[in-house]
Amino acid sequence: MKPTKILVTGANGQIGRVLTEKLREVHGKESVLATDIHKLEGDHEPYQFLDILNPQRLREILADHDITQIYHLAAILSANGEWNPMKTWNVNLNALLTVFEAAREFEIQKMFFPSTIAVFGNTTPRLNTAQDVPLLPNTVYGISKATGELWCNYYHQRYGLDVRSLRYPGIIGWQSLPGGGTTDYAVEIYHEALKHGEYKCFLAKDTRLPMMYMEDAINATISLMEAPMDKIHLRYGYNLSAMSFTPEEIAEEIKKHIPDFKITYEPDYRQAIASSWTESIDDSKARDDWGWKPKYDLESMTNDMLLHLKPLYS
Ligand code: NAD
Ligand code: AKB
Repeated sequence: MKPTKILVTGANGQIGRVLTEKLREVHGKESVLATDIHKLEGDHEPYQFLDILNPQRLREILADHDITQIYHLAAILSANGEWNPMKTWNVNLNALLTVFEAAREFEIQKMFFPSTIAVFGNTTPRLNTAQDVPLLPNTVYGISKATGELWCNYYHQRYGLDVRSLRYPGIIGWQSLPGGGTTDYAVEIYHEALKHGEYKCFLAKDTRLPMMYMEDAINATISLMEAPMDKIHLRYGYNLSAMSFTPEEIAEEIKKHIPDFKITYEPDYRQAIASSWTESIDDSKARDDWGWKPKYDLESMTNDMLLHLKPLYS
């Protein structure tokens, strides 16, 4: 068995930065290669520039670094994705196929593909959304991730690739800024509350969405990837849930710490995207199969976010 060497694509993103750190804690710094089209700030070596649209460079990196596992995070998210649908499809889906083919060629032992609640659409039941439901996503991001899930299933069934996947809700963390999604408001709101005491929200006050604190998302990812093979019964995205709230509810929670905090609402094109997603998720398959359990709710997440962000703005 070759020693574990992990490649992270999109490592400079909101999740990539934190996940790469955690993987380095678990496997050792030199065993986790961060790659992105943007250089990470600070000491994030080992790092390599990798445009995931370049299959030749991907293969060179897999060979040069003896990679055995891939966490393929690089993507264009829901809101930004709508500005250039063909580019989004290319990065999110065509590049995934390139990674799959390279994974086969280089006999990659394990691969992680992050899916999302954006796979759901207007025909999906909105409350306590079950694992297997109609998917009719209406963003190019959602279409690319729903299709990506099918390819995960295919590469596992056809070629035996050990690919594992989660449908992340909106992820909220203090360590990094979000990269152009519809749930970004739930990170921005903490920064603006501390910086300016007010926030103009781009979603309506009663838009309820599934969300999760970064620490839980990272723990879920590591637990899924470390679970024994016989515990993994789904090769497309496992539903994953922690909390659901509206902009009005998160603002009320922040007001417990910053009583003068003010929120106003000016919904834009992202409202239609958010309204097409579901409000809450049934993640019993993840709980039953590999023991998933979240730690944070809205109250404990808000305490921790403000604790970590306050020093930045005081
Ligand atoms: P992000 O937008 O913050 O980061 C994505 C990274 O991909 C960026 O650093 C970007 O530079 C990189 N990238 C873009 N195009 C690239 C290319 N051609 N080659 C190489 N790198 C490229 O995204 P994130 O929030 O960190 O999300 C990571 C993954 O998790 C994505 O696949 C996303 O779909 C998924 N996800 C995220 C959330 C969330 O709330 N953050 C929720 C559900 C799913
Ligand atoms: C987005 O809003 O696009 C992401 C996601 C839920 O996939 N945060």
